[in-house]
Amino acid sequence: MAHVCRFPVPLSVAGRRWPMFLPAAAGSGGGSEKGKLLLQDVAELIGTGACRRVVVMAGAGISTPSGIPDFRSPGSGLYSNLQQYSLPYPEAIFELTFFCHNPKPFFALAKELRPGNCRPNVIHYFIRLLHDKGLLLRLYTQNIDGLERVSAAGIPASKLVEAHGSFASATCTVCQRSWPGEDIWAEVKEGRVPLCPVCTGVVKPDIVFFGEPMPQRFFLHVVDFPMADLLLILGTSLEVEPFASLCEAVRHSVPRLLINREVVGPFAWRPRVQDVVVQGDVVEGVQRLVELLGWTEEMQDLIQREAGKASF
Ligand code: CNA
Repeated sequence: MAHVCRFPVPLSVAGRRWPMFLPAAAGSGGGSEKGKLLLQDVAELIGTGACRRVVVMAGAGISTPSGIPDFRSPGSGLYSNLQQYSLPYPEAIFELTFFCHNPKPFFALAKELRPGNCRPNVIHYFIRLLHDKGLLLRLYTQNIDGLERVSAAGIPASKLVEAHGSFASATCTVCQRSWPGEDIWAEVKEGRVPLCPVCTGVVKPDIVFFGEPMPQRFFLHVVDFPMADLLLILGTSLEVEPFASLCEAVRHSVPRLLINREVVGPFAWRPRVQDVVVQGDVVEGVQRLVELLGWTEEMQDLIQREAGKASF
């Protein structure tokens, strides 16, 4: 696996087989083929303690319920709304060469991606509940909005891998000095490109651009994925590598649950027997799982307790 960020994962539809497709609202996660796992089975595996090392892989789809647009959803996704930035092609906004030539589109987008007034949602709290119950081995997120780490979501840094970086820190593209994210945010909010106070070079938030190396913590996957006994994949198109391929790194006996609007990545083109797909809204799917687990009241208590604590 190459360890720089790249796009897209080569999709092969040859020899396509389909896993189960479970509508999020279905009774017990029905629509099954005999002998295959259901959402109900995943809940039982968690509830009975058969699965105690849960790895979560998350994407922009877990933040859309908080009002942050994802990339690829037609119409509302950021890629469909990039015309205003006169980019040669949409991915250029996350390419270093283009950034050095013209950083303005990235900072305009950064304002939208990190609006500051967004709050964690049910999905973030569900992952927090997994942690509180001692079940979360690690959360791998592609998101750069920081919602997982704000106080109300409360997922500790040790449990979190921000695979594509974050706005928490920034580095000067010329002198390589490191700056706290807050130091540049005031400029970005005003629509200005932040400049290094020492050398006047452009300061780039520590977001992983295409072609850049992955952060050190990403390599925890080498230990985590073979150890996992359940993989939850939430709200991602699984199109950006090497993140997408992590879902292939769990053992074949390990159930993989995808909750997403579309059936993506290997769930479409190389499904495994233990795969479960809940196709639809991620909030509905997770709420259904929470119900099956009998955690609804606890979730409500947690949300009530933590509401209002989030701050950037
Ligand atoms: P993506 O490629 O935009 O895919 C998002 C996926 O989530 C799509 O399959 C959507 O259909 C699905 N989805 C969106 N909303 C819902 C919903 N409510 N219920 C169910 N499914 C939903 O985003 P990925 O994360 O897969 O791509 C990786 C990129 C996106 C990373 O490099 C991120 O940094 C980048 N990104 C991050 C954010 C953020 O931090 N919130 C926002 C936009 C893009």
